[in-house]
Order: sequence, then C-alpha cells, then structure tokens
Amino acid sequence: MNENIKTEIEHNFLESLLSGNKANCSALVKQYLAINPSIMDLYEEILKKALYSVGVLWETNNISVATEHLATAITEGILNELFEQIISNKRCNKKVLVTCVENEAHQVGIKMVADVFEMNGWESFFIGTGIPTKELIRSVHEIKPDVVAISLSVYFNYSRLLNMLKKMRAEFPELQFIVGGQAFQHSSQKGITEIENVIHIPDLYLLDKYVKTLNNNH
Ligand code: B12
Repeated sequence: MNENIKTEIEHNFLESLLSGNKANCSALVKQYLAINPSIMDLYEEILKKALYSVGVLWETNNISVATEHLATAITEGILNELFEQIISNKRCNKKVLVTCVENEAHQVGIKMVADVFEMNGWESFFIGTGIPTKELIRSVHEIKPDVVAISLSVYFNYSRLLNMLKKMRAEFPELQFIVGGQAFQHSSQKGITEIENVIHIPDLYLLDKYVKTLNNNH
C-alpha cells in the first residue's frame, strides 16, 4: 500500500475519532480495505495506532475522558461492523475462549484476538472484562475450549494474571493458554512463561501464525 495514502488515512481516522465522526471513520475503514483488504493490517496499522494516540492525548490531558470514551466506542462499533467479513466459511471445529484478566477494563485488543481466531475458522467465545476466575473456570467447564486467550493491558494487574493462571492450571492441567496485551511491554513475563502450556504472543501477525500452526497440526 502506498505510504502516503496510508499516512493520510491514519491521520484522517484519528481526527475523525477525536471529533466523534463515526460515519467518517467507517468510510475511511472501507477506503483502507478497498486498497488493502488485510483486516490484520487495518487493526494493527490504523485502529490500534489511533487508540494508542488517543491514550497519549488522554494521559497528557489534551483530550477529555469523554472524548476517549467516544473514540473507543466508535472503534468497537467498527469491529462489530466488520464481523461479516471476519467469519470464515471454512470452520475447523475448534473453540477459543477469550477474556481479560480480572479487574481489567480494556477489551478492544482481545476482541481483535477473537477475530483472528474467527478468520481461521475457529468459534470464539468472547466473555469480556471483569470475569472472576471462579466464573471463568465455570465457563471453561461449559464451553470446553481448545485454547483460552487472556489479555492484560495494565501492568498493575500482572500478579492477578499470575494467580489466575495458577488457579486455572490446577483445575485444567492440559489446557493451552495464550496471553498478550500491552502490559507485557513493561514486564519480563516473570513467572508466566514458566507455567506449562502458557505462551505469550505480542501481536496479531504472530497470533495468526500460531493459529495456523494449530490448524495444520490437527
Ligand atoms: C480505551 C482505554 C481505556 C478504556 C477501555 C474501554 C474498553 N472498552 O476497552 C477505559 C476508560 C475503561 C480505560 C480505563 C483505564 N485505563 Co486505559 N486506555 C485506553 C486506551 C486509550 C486504548 C486501549 C485500546 O483499546 N488500545 C488498542 C488495542 C487494540 O491495543 P492493545 O490492547 O494493546 O491490543 C493489541 C495487542 O496488545 C494485542 N493483544 C491484546 N491483548 C491480547 C491478548 C492475547 C492473548 C494476544 C495474543 C494479543 C493481545 O492485540 C492487539 C492488537 O495488536 C489505552 C491507550 C493505549 N496505549 O492502548 C489506555 C491505557 C491502556 N489505559 C491506561 C490506564 C492507566 C487506565 C486506568 C488505570 C486509568 C485510571 N486511572 O482509571 C484505567 C484502568 C481500568 C482497569 N481496571 O483496567 C494505560 C495503561 C498503562 C499500563 N500499561 O499500565 C494506557 C496505556 C493509557 C496511558 N498511556 O496511560 N482505559
């Protein structure tokens, strides 16, 4: 994709998000996909980048909390709009349960994770934020997923993730876990990758590779 066009869409998307112009955001997404049909590029290069910029503006008090909320809501709306393009016709009869660490309120990244699994033919069960571990264990018994994916955005929730994984591991000795999220940019993954069958995956491209490996192995 031509870099100038990409930069222009990126810039206009952020401006439209900040001014709450949902229709413009939606049109820009269509424009982007017409040139580059990769949903993963759209997520990584446009949506994620825009929300990271929103984060900086919010942190430095250049925008209000309301503007940040609006930007997030518009982005979540866009993810929902894209859903029809995301469901793959080829189903692989596998299930992934996607969720966040207890006490975590950030759910956009993990929704993207669910979409990568869907694009690869998996059935995803997004159970959202704020799920206590006890309830998560119950869901795993009910849904019987092949993989559980957990997102961690805020670093202060790191020990919660560790505890959560230990409890889950005790209940489900064989279950495969993947973890990710921006909190790992500030940590060494201490204690987490030592737990058996837990792996850290930093972005959607590597996640896609990983899911494809699982699809090829069975
Ligand atoms: C929107 C937002 C919120 C919203 C979230 C609403 C929602 N519906 O999700 C609300 C208002 C609730 C919120 C609250 C808070 N937030 Co906030 N928030 C953001 C913001 C602006 C965008 C988040 C986002 O969607 N990013 C875009 C997604 C696509 O990126 P991502 O999550 O990193 O996901 C990507 C990868 O990490 C990966 N990934 C993510 N999860 C997983 C999981 C797996 C398994 C895999 C494989 C990959 C993967 O996939 C994605 C694509 O690559 C960020 C800024 C930022 N830098 O992101 C701050 C940010 C995350 N928030 C921050 C903070 C501090 C908070 C609060 C503590 C603020 C406060 N004082 O109350 C609270 C915490 C609440 C809580 N208990 O969790 C900090 C976190 C700092 C840190 N890392 O510790 C950030 C970075 C802002 C900042 N610069 O200070 N926030």
